[in-house]
Amino acid sequence: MTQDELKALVGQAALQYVTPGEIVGVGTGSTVNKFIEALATLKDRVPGAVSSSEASTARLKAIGIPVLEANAVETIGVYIDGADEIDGQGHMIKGGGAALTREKIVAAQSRRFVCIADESKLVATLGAFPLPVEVIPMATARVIRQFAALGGQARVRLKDGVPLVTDNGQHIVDVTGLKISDPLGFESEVNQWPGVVTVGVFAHQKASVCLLGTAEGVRTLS
Ligand code: ABF
Repeated sequence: MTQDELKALVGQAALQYVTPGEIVGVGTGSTVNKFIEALATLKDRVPGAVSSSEASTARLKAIGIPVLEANAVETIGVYIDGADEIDGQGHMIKGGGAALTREKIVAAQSRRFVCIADESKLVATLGAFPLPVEVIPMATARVIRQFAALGGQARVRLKDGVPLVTDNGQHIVDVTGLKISDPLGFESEVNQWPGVVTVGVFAHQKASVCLLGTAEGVRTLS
């Protein structure tokens, strides 16, 4: 199976976690795009969605699912999203698509987080994928120095030669060279550095379930 087919497989499998009549949280990325395609078949039973990005919002609207503001919804039953890396305990690196802050907000509001990914995303220890961190622009140089002190090499993400600007008007710093053996402690520490909006380690908001697409079919980790 191609990687695209594995993504479609888990996108389809995630439908079983959507409860008819409940608001669903929808993440971002190519795997989630497969989920949104699958969700079109259930659209009459989905009263609305809270989305983590402008890109997913546009796709949801295109299939006729109303998109609600996070502030207008108290609890979301399930949040379906992809990951850049996931370990066997459900800790993830996210933010390759620069939507990590909204993703963490929607995840925090949801009773359950179902991660969908192809098997290339499963790792023993987080850190091979460059860790995205959303940072207020005036703090990027200092945050880069703070990562250097931890042994990481950080750089501001560029788009068309200039710093990428997130949906929230901030910048992204990507960090390589880290081995994140204590995801919970690492997330807590970096979260409190001044100027950091969101660190792309999802340990406090880890996945409750992970649906991994493999050549043998969907493998469920929980
Ligand atoms: C989002 O999309 C992320 O946080 C992660 O960066 C990315 C995964 O994308 P894909 O499914 O395209 O690999 O969920």
